Amino acid sequence: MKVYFCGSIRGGRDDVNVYRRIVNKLQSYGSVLTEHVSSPELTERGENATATGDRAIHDRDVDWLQQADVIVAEVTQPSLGVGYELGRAVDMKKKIFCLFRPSSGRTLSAMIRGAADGDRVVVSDYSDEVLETVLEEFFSKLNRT
Ligand code: 6IA
Repeated sequence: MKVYFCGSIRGGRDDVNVYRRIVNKLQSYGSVLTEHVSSPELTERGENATATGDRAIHDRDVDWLQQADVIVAEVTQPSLGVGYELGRAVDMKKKIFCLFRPSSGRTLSAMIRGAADGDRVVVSDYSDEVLETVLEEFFSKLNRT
């Protein structure tokens, strides 16, 4: 199974340790196309990427989205890129799992929470202690469909 993981980069890297935990867990289900999103070396300043560099990143990521069997997004830290990826993935009719931590004090965008349809798009609130369990439950249901 190919898994596309979305997490904030230029939106801010505060949750990189959570991304690491998610990617570790996802690797037990398949190959994670976007492992770099959880890398502590990747900063929000992004090595001063050029516009050409950004186009290459965009085109490669959209290509990976197309290849993915499932998209998992950590959406607590607001990120334009993650929102864009999710919109594209909905349009591609992909299976999508969004994870949000209410303990952050934030309120999730209505455009993400409101996209949940109980079928292809699932949005789950979680707390730190149950992160791996929530992923296990999602993937066990996915494997039964
Ligand atoms: O707007 P954001 O930067 O927060 O968007 C983050 C999302 O867009 C992630 O889920 C990634 O899949 C994608 N994305 C954004 N920037 C990159 C990137 N830059 N590489 C890969 N995916 C990206 C890394 C190198 C660059 C910083 C020079």
